[in-house]
Amino acid sequence: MDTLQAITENLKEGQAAKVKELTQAALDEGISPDDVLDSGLIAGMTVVGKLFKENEVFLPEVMMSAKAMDAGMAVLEPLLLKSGKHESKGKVALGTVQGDVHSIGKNLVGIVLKGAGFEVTDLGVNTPTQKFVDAAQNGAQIIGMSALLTTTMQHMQPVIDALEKAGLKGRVKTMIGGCIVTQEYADSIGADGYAPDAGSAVDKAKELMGLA
Ligand code: B12
Repeated sequence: MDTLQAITENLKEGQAAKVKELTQAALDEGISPDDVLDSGLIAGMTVVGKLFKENEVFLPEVMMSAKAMDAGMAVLEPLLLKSGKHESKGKVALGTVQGDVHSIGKNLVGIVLKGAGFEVTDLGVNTPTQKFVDAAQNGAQIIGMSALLTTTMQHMQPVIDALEKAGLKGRVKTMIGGCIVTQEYADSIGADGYAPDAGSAVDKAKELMGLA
């Protein structure tokens, strides 16, 4: 088994300390941070998601895997942040919507946006509508919303409506994502942008700032 496969396997088993150690070992072997992220950590989380869907693993195991993912991400974060530090490309406030505690995807989008030179404020998880509006009033130029549940994606539209009501819709752009969100859904609620993953979130954010 190579190191990336070992990361995937240990993430599946929820072995946080081992995932951390193997993430560092993969970097020491010369594997790029992007490959460790995509082919090690995210690959592992994808397997966990599939097993969860098929009722082969249950919530406690998924939580252990999420902790292991965070342990690996802590090693990668400084490397993913390395570029684009000098001029700010814009201010982004990112949060997981009300009722939803999934944080991994949002955190990853935040790390990659920071790495690309954006100033990112993390609004956390289970974020009430007003907190997004406050962030926009405090200078955020892009409001990013994450939702992973079909029941919580419905909290995205009220944020867009509240921004409009506060007279901020023109100045502030909205960008949404999460594994159940689609471009069609974004269009249907009047979001300015959608991206399926962290890499394309950077392209979309640049486009929304008129930098692309
Ligand atoms: C880990 C996980 C959990 C963990 C979360 C831990 C944490 N700290 O985040 C825990 C155990 C807490 C959890 C709980 C629940 N979960 Co859960 N969970 C997952 C799982 C396995 C992985 C999610 C993940 O982290 N993926 C890895 C990251 C990197 O991917 P991502 O989140 O999709 O993010 C990427 C993109 O979507 C995008 N993106 C994400 N956000 C944003 C934002 C913006 C602005 C942009 C542009 C892009 C973007 O970029 C990211 C990076 O590339 C998924 C299965 C899956 N296939 O996704 C289920 C899943 C999301 N959960 C699910 C469910 C049902 C639940 C629970 C309701 C279970 C229960 N019975 O209690 C609870 C809900 C709790 C709540 N109120 O929020 C379902 C949702 C089904 C649905 N259609 O609604 C899923 C799909 C599993 C399934 N197939 O059934 N879960």
